Amino acid sequence: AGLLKDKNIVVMGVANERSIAWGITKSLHREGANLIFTNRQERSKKKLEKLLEEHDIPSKLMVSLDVSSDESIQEAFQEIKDNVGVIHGLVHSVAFAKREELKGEYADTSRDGYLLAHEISAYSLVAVTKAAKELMTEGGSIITQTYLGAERVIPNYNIMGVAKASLEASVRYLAEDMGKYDIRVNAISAGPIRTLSAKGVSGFNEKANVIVEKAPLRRNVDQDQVGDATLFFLSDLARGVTGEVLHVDSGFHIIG
Ligand code: 0WD
Repeated sequence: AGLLKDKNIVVMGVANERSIAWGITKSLHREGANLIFTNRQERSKKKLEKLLEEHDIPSKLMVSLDVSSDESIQEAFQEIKDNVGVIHGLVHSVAFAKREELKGEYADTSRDGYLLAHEISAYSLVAVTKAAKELMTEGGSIITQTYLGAERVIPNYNIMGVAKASLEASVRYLAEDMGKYDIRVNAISAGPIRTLSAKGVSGFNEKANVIVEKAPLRRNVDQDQVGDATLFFLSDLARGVTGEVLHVDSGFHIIG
């Protein structure tokens, strides 16, 4: 323990105990990180406070942040700067698409739905990277969450797959920009995990079943496994890695 001792790390996107960001929180706490949380909704904040208390995990700061607003992003990072000063890591674990676009044909995607999915799920990484960079004066590590639907056609994932492709390309461009400040930018591509967001995509059970059937490890991944991989990226162990998309999916992505 202690890989993240004295590191100030911002975690975005804990909605409840099933959130991937909650699995990440537990891993980061175990390795001694000081945690700062951002939530969009008051409801998520309440749930998070309760979870932290139950697990005896201290939070250095909690701020509200809606990635659809530049003002909200600016205010949130200002508040973090005023209270914490320097940060060393940022976990971006947010995405959104309209439920009605996560079924049927991708060709039916509306203009609005297309833009919204990209704004919340991909542009948000660009916007928070820019804001976080100002606080990462000792170098840093930024990590986002993506999915195989960015690389392949996965039934019903539709617009979210296209937004994740944009997110993964952004990881590479941001890695190039941030490298000179000793800030690394990487992504984890997790297998299907039953969360609030996952419920929005039709056919979740089939997706999970096919992993058990076909993935080399023949079992699904969980939030804790993504948490430990995220911990690696945030720690000095990954000091030579940037612009990478690491699959934490029981190896499913290598199977044809
Ligand atoms: O199978 C899965 N669950 C996978 C998820 C497989 C691979 C990747 N992912 C990705 C998701 O696409 C997402 O990027 O992991 C990330 C986290 O997803 P999750 O843990 O499945 O989802 P959930 O528990 O529903 O959390 C999503 C968060 C919520 O957090 P808050 O704290 O705001 O309640 O995204 C948030 C959502 O509310 N979110 C926003 N946060 C800030 N501003 C916004 C917004 N505008 N919209 C949604």
